[in-house]
Amino acid sequence: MTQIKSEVKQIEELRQLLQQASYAYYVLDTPIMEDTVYDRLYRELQQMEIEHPELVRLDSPTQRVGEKPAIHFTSVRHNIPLYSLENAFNIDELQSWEQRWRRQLPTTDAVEYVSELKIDGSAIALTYENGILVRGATRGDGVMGEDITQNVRTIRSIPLRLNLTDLENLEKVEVRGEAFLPLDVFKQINEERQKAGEQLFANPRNAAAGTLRQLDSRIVAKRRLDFFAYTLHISGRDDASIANTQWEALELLEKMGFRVNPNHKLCASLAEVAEYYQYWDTERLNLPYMTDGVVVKLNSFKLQEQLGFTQKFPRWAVALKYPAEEAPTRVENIAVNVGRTGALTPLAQMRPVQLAGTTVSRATLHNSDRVAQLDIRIGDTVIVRKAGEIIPEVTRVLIELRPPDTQPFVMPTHCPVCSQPVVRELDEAVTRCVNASCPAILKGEIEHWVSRDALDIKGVGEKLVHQLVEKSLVHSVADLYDLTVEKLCNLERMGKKSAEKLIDAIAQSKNQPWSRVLYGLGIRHVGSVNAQLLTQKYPTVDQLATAKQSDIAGIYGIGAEIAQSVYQWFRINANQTLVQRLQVTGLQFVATEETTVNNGNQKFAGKTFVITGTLPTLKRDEAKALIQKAGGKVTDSVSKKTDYVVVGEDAGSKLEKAQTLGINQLNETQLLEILEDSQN
Ligand code: 0OX
Repeated sequence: MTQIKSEVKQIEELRQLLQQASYAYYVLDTPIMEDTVYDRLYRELQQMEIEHPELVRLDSPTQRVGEKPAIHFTSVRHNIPLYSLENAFNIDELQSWEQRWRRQLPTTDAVEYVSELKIDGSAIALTYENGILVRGATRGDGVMGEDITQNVRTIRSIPLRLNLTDLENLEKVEVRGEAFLPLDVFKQINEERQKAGEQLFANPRNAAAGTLRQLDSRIVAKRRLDFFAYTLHISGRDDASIANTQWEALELLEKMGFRVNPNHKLCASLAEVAEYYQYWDTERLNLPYMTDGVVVKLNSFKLQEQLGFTQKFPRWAVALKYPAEEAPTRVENIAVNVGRTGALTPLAQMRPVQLAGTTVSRATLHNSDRVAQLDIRIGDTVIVRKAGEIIPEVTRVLIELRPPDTQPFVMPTHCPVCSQPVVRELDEAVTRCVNASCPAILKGEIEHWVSRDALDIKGVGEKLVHQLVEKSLVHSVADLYDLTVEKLCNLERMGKKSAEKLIDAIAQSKNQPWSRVLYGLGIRHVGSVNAQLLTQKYPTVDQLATAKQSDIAGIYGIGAEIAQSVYQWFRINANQTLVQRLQVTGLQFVATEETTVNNGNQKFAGKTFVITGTLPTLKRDEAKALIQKAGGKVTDSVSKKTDYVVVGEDAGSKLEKAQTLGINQLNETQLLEILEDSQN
């Protein structure tokens, strides 16, 4: 008996500890124990629960993921209906909304509003009985939803048990909020779906809704949904003093253990709401999740009660939306671009359309698989999407609007620039032109050679490169060094002075360090960071050219794929000849003291970074090492002095602080892109 009693106590202690750790990690973003320690405690609890199945409880951290997929979801009636929001599309419409509610309550003077970001996810309703999560349901039609409790339990930022230390006897608590997929998770899911040949999700909202309706909660758990709470209903207690305002309700939700979006603001007038709306119009593009507007709510619950609801909406709240980031347009042509590596990229050329403040007329279609998946054809009406700084994308084709006689797009069998046959490796998505003297490849190589992180030759733009290649003045990057003022003067819009300046800039590039030369050679997978790693290990080109593939792969930060690419590049005769010519010309193929010590390009010199959350591929130490290598400093806490936060999955309070301070954010891909200017 005593034995059992002590085990009950032990299990309860373990649960509390794991719950605290999970809360600290997923809600506060301030881990209190290492993952390995968490895993050990978790397994210990799991073992004890196996030995004492009678002691398993619904709110145990072991009960987040179900063992069997559900057969179907059951319909459930919401205890309190979920209303939708009336929309306003500009400040005038917001003012009309205020005038309308004021007509109903003419005596009301100044009021407070709470402005919240409108998260673009899926609304869900959570029911807690005596502090324990007993039900999670989709919004459905607002009256009836679907019981998705098993899936909701997998969302780590949703507490299975409320933290009610100061609040006893809360028999029934209803919490509403938005379940959403962080943008990086969304991207990753779509990449995986593309690889598996599955239909892509059009946007994070659809992906979140689709995930919530997954029958297998083990898959839901892998998708890493998140949740922001915004509505609290308490019953079983008359004491209205628990929360009198939306502001207090949000505070209480936080206390209970929920994640509340930190960017809400108390506004004393509609003018302040308008300011908030304008501020977030651009700022929201830096957030790691999608937002599509601002939700404005009257702060006082008393006023909310007096105003009540129409058939569909609360009269005391309105959604002030941002202009659409998706729009329909027509595909006028599908062009095929040939890049530096010979990769053929289909490109949709469309009737120009205004999207998120910019005119969009082109969108990459990536490769032939993506084109086939979309089944996009010239003449089709398509939906283009531009989310923040993300490059425009065609998300789907409106098949119903397809004109008769369209033809499926077929990737050309010959290079559109040099007319030589193209190849597609069996295991590659990319089709390539492999003609070493293709002018498109040559142009790309020269543009890369002169680019800022390579030889940094100022004044050699796209138009000049075009002329140099078309007029056969340059057949390889080495020919740049044989150019003369006379030869350049024959080109369009080229005076003697400019020609002299250019020749001088080209000559100056001979002083650039070996790591930049290596990067400039454009070897696949060798970005500027990898070039630095390689030149540190191999201070001369001869050492690198004769190195064993396995030795190259042994460098910290260089994987097998990069090593293979480098090794093979030096085995090709034409490349050996190019290196010899450049050596004779006087370019640096040996590291100097300065370049080995200073690592060449110090991109992040003087910049301070904070890393928060789990990055998709890099370990924290690896990311730190890369930043430091580029001259940056990595610190633990966010302050005004922080220049960048590198944001991973489940980033919490540090990210929120960074958002409040308006600090630049980078995800792992962006960080690596800056460091690498990565190429394929
Ligand atoms: C959101 C969001 C949605 C309360 C009563 C009607 C709407 N998507 O972020 N809804 C609400 O509020 C409900 N607030 C939000 N922040």
